[in-house]
Amino acid sequence: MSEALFAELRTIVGQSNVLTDADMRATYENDWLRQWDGETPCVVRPSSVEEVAAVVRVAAAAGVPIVAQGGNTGLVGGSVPRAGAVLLSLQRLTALGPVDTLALQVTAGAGVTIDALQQHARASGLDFAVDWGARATATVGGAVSTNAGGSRVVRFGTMRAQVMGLQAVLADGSIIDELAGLPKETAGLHLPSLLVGSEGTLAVVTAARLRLVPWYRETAAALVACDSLTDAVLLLSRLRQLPNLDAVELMMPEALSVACEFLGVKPPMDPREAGAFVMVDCAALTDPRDELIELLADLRGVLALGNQREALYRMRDHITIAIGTLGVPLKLDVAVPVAQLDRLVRLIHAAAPGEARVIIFGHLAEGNLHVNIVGAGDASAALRDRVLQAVLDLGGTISAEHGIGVAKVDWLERQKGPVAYGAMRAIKKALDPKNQLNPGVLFASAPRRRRAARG
Ligand code: 2HG
Ligand code: ZN
Repeated sequence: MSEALFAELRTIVGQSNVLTDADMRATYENDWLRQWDGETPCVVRPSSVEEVAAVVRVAAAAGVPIVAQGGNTGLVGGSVPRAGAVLLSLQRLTALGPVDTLALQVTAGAGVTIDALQQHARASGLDFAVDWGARATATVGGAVSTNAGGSRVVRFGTMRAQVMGLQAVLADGSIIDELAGLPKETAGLHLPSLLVGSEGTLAVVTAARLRLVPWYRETAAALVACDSLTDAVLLLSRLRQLPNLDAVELMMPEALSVACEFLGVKPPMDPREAGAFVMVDCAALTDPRDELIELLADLRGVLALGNQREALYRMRDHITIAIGTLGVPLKLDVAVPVAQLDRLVRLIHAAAPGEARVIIFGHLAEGNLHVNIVGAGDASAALRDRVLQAVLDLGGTISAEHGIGVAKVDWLERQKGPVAYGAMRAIKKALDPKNQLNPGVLFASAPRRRRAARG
């Protein structure tokens, strides 16, 4: 990258927001679990959509690619800079509009964290529905770009269901402004829908108009021990009858043990005495505990209210970080029809080498498993392919909520088929003909570096 380009970028965002020093760049160049190595000549930190547009224009004119990054909590290398790309950090786009209590919507900048968004909505008695463990760091832009899911999808759907409108910068630096958030609109293609899940390859998302939901602040949770995963799946149809069901999380015993060991706490139930654990959460405007108490009457489980519920969530939210302390895992975020979950888990155990630790948890209602295998060594690559093929054979998806990134780019066409993948390529070509935006993500093109075996 030329000195002239650095100078142009400094003129746009100010001297202190173009980071070229290796120490300053470091936290932007690797993902938080240190799965992916990257490199960038500079990190650029714009503070407005106009600045983003100007940066994109200048980079495009110089033929330098751009990788957009939010909170850098991704798990598939989708926002780690590669191939000399400028790292466009959107963390300074933190504007939060007033909560619209008539429309039940709010406009949030791409750099607003999920936690800040939730707090903002709650101050008006509303809530932002999508939630997961990295809420304090993960941002709106990243959540939109990956179509994030998390624990409340069973009730409110994924990010796609929350996005009422978007503002985004196209590859030539022009701005799409579709933030009106009209609940009914059949005026041609809905570009915000197209951009959700596009992982920064079609445009840079700078703000979103988001749906809000009532703040169900009365909560009650339970941890239920099931004899087997099949029993956990059977339980699901009963859980779906709960009027205030908010989350149904699956934890195989190993996941429970690893998180509790990491936190140094006693597991709420003995992991050796169950084949699978289901964490059920209910939330409502009035105390929902009775529906859980009734449910637990003929199940093996513990009710978790107040601090105990918080402790349960703390444990659930620490599984990823706890696994990270055991080594670099083979990490696969997949989903299959719930009726196929047991088959998939059996297959994974049979395929994993004996010395490996298989830690599985996820979001039961969507059949979404987080498969983490530590210590598979040289067998990792073949194991990954075996699992992904099995997922497709069972009618599932190779990515349920983390995205494709660079991690699964070699598998996307196999899932989509040549026609759908060809259509995706045609859209990419139309919107980003020079492959400026996040090259190598979704569509293979740039060389990439892996540290060890990955998902
Ligand atoms: C979760 O559900 C995240 O906690 C992370 O999606 C999953 O670490 C993982 O595999
Ligand atoms: Zn998850």
